[in-house]
Amino acid sequence: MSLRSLLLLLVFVAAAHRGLADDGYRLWLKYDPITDVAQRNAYRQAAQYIAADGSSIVLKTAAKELQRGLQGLLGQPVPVVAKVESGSTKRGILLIVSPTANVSVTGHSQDGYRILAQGRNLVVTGRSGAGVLYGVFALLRELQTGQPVSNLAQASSPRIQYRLLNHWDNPNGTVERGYAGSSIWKWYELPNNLDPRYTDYARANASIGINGVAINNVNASARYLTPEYLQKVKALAGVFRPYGIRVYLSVFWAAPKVIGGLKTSDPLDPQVKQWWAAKTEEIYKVIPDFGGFLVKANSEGEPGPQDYGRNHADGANMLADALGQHDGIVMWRAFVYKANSNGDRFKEAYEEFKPLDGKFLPKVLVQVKNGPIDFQAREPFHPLFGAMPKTPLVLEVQITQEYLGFATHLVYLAPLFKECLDSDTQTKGPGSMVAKVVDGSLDQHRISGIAGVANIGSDRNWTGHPMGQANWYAFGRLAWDYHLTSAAIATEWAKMTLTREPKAVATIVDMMDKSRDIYVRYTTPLGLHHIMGESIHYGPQPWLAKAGRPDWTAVYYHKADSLGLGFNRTATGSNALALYSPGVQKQWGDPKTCPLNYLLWFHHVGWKQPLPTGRTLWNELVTRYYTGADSVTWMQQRWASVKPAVDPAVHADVTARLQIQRQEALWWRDACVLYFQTYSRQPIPAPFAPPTRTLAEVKSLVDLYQLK
Ligand code: BDP
Repeated sequence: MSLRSLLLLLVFVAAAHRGLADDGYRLWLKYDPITDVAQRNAYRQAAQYIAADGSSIVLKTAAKELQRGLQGLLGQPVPVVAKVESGSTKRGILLIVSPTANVSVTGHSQDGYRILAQGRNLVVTGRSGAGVLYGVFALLRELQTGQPVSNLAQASSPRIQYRLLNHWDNPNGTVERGYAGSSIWKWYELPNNLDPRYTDYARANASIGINGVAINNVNASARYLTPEYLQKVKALAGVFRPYGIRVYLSVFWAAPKVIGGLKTSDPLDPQVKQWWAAKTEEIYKVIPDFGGFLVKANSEGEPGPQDYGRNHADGANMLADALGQHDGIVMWRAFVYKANSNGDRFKEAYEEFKPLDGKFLPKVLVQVKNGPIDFQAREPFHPLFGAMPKTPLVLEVQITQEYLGFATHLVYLAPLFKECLDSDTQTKGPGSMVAKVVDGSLDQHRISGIAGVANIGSDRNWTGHPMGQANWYAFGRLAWDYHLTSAAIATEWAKMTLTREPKAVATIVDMMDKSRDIYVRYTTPLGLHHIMGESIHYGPQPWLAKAGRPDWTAVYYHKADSLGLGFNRTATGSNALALYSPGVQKQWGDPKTCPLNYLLWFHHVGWKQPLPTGRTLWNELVTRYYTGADSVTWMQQRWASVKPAVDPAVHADVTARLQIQRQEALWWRDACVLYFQTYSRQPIPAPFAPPTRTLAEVKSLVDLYQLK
């Protein structure tokens, strides 16, 4: 037996001895004892005590978290002392809040930190308790991933100021588009009973730099604004505060009517203004550090200022006024499309919001989804990025996998988030990345924000799919620093969560990093979009031709006919392309230069049209569906190969989900190639074998999903 397998066996026996199958609850904050003795001893030497200098409540948390992490990793308690004894020869870790801390200068220095060696001690310093807390988690991350003591010095500040999770959680405990059980908030037990899970949730968020949570669904209930519920929200805010996290509420626009007894919710009506001002005061009395409001208005049937002939700016500004001198913000969502959908839904948010640029008050940020339609597996960046230079824009991404296979498909989302952040809007010349719009640097905005729709639920492992945890993690890390690569983030996460065995880490990271492209290939290759199961948004349904509205069907988007496939959004079509800057238009407007990944987003392409890959559109499409589905088998093999290095329970769980994913990749493949074949009238090209089932058979699978 090789030394390596012997060691692995020992680790396994030790784990079995502890009787702990990993249930995933501890996320990436496991702090299991470091098994490398030399490394552990080096850390033990460097961390004989913790001293915290300052009185802020968040600093206290930092000390507590460091103590907890070290105790686990080093396998021995580390005391927290009030003061370093003079003449002591011990080496310790000092936590220091200082308004002049020399943290990294790029980014929001208030949240930044620096870790440095000072004499025999290690110092973690920041300009606020939160900064030190982030520094502590950075330090623990280094220890968890095995950095040598000599290599711990670093400084960092987040590039984006407001880093929020958005929960689409309802008062009845359901989660809109949630696939990991029910809501973690137990409204009936609050405020009296504080589930310890709330604290663990806050710890996890703080460890990746998240500093705000909107706790309720954007399709909001007015109930959260009632005095009874504000007490519950206050209780949660109390749990989050020591972790530097502020609470935000999604608000129901018609609240003044529904709970305020007014006849109107017109934002320009003095009584309505007065109601919101008074409500806001009431909230701040209960929650002095309340973060602010998130609003979905005049979208998908939600009420809004347009019901009274007002516009989004009228609504947002009224709420900004209500916030008055309080340190809160309004995040007004741009996810809107009109009831009358004769045009191209792609253009609607732009057409409504672009003319309002410059009309919003300083406390308002407009929250824009990464793409123009709706969290598809791949979208071009939203044309509003770069088009509203006078307005700070929050980037909204979806961590929950509404259109990406729920909690059964392994899809690592950092590449998706980064693809948007790295897109060049070219609105101020080359280099005008979405990331620079969002962090405010392109247009010199004082405030900036990013929001991720959470994938968290009551499942013991938080996210349903064990690998879904990586998406929560990656969101936070990218919100902090969008320069991090997807692979670097996956590596950190895998080492802290799954295994430290180098070959296994490399294998897992490789498969994670490719997983999003694989998903796109077997579901919506070449820029296809919105061809999934009606309402449920799961599985394929490219034939869907009738729904509540035309732009909820699939045929509206893929436009397959006897000639070809794809939505012509050039000047001869809907001309949505004109919403982008000239440089982008030029590249994407010509099917020869348009990236293949976006081709069918913008062009109706002939079935026999040759593509740069050397294949015709039809052959390329089929190739992608087949190779995509086969890549899931590749993922299964990769995952099987890491079995000895991963906890058996987690390994088995992911293995089972990959089996489902493989079946469903074949489902997608067969549904789409058979359906599009009725238009292309072309054979399945060699070397691929035609599906063994008929289109009618595949359709019947979807019917099952649609059963009530
Ligand atoms: C869509 C979801 C819907 C949300 C909506 C939104 O299907 O449940 O309410 O987005 O973001 O993706 O408002």
